Amino acid sequence: MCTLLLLLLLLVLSVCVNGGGMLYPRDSPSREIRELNGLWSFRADFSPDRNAGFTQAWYKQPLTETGPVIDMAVPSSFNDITQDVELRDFTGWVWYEKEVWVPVRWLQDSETRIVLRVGSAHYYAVVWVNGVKVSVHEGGHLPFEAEIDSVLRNGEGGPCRITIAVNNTLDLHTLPPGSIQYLNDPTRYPKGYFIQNYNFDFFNYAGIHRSVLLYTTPKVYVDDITVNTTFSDSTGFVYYNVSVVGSAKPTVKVSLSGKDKRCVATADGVFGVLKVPEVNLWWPYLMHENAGYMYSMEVQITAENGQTDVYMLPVGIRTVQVTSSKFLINNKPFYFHGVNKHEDADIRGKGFDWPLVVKDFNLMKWMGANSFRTSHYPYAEEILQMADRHGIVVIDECPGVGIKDIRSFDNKSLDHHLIVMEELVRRDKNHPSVVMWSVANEPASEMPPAGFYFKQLVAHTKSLDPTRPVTFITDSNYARDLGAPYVDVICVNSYFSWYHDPGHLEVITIQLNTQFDNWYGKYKKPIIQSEYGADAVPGLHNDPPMMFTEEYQRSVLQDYHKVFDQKRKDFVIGELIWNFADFMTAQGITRVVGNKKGMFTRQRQPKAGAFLLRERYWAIANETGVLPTWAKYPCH
Ligand code: BDP
Repeated sequence: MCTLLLLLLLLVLSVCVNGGGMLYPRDSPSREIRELNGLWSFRADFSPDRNAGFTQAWYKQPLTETGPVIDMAVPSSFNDITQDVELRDFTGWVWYEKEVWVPVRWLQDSETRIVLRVGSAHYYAVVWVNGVKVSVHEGGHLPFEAEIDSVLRNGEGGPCRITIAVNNTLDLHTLPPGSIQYLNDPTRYPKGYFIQNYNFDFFNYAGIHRSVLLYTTPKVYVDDITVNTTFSDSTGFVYYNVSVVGSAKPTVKVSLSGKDKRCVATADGVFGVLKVPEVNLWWPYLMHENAGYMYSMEVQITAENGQTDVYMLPVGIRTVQVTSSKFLINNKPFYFHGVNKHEDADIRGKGFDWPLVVKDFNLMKWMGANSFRTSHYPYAEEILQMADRHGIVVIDECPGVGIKDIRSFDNKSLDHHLIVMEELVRRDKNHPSVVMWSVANEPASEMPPAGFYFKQLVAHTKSLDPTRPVTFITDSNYARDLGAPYVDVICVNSYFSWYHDPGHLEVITIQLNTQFDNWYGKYKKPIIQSEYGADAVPGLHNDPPMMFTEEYQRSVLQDYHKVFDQKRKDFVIGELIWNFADFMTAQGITRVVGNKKGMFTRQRQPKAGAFLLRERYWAIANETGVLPTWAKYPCH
């Protein structure tokens, strides 16, 4: 009972901290959606200071009237769409524009609220509707919105012109950090020459990466919903909190239905609890034959004036807990056998693409992967929804990658980092698949400000969501890491026989054993090997193994696995391969058209390592003995 009360209290507290909502747009009897994906007009601002678009106010007129425009696909990164090397490597403002007709019925009904939503634009974005600025957002990988009904209703009619300017420049206080460097030596560089430096190992793809859409709600609407779940014996509990805008005393009715659409629980009021008899818990893939069970929670609000709004939220009922040596889901030990990913593919770069998402989930399931980390930024909401439905467990990482410079530990950076965590938790808090937050990847956590920085960051994240553990991914020395004391789970990256002792496979087992014993000895917290691996150029072979061949990649994995198999009996709770698939990076002497540590090529064809991992992951899953015969490897 105490736990239940505590959950309710935490729920109320967490909602207070979060402020306004960012619910995924869904249609319902009271809401409509209009996707604006497809072809947009596009113009990169090649002026020397990249500022012509603003000084000449390109947003005030159709983009074609400002100069030459090209067709651009949305969603997509713009970089690989043309044959133009300058556009591929462009830094600065690019301009997108689309004309759309807004349904007259939306405009005529003054009780309809019209919202413009951008799923993600990398990195800064400014949005105008019919030349009126409606939104400015800083940060890629996360959605932002603007209410635009007043702009539309005060206009002159006709189609609505949406202009979005996007800038991919990173600075030291953004996440991820980066910097523009002017190279002023006229004997070596052209006039005005500059480059963008960043400290992370993936290409800085840019543009409008996720869907742009218009949606409606009534003026009185469900602004946010937070759910926390638990269970006792066969009864599930869904604690919910609904925030409503536009009505002081709305009537709120909540109901929960199972997959068969039958209602299993109801409740009234802005916050409360749904009691679910004979609960179907949300279980990870391969841990239960009915993995990824999702209920549908319908929230219906009615205002004093009779106006109603309906929102349907998918809900999975599960618990997460960390002990000194285990990660528990629904009170059972969970072992992460999974992958690190990127949003990355040919042509579209980081643009959202359904065929790619579905293929990747099929590949993960084929491989027996039960989890992934959203290295190194939040992935599209649709990907998390897939993870919910397929029971794939997610470590949800913010874009805190490349925090290596002392200045990126200052207060300005920290403030921004806290805001990004607020946006991330606000967006992803209701996904059962998300079991842990990662606040950063490989920061310089031995630098003195890191202690204060991570203490604040972890505490803030826990105040936003007291129900999930928090971590960051480290590659520091265990004895000098200043952030590790604050995390719930130690996540360590190491590349033995690759970046250290390259070519020497024989060092792996000894160094990895030492790594685990050191970290566990000092912190007594469970450990995930959050990255390990080696590059393999597909089709390159050598036996005995040599670096960059498929045989070498396979051997690195095999030697790591020997140690995992010993330590997972004790305190190692997971292994995430770096990386699921090859991905694009900036050009450099250590990268051959991108990073080749994938188990799959960038086109999603398996390398030798993929088959090895498949054998291993299915074998680990079978150890639990919960799988029916039909699900055992090799099953198809
Ligand atoms: C790790 C980074 C990851 C890199 C990987 C590598 O976390 O982003 O891509 O190394 O070098 O340190 O392959």
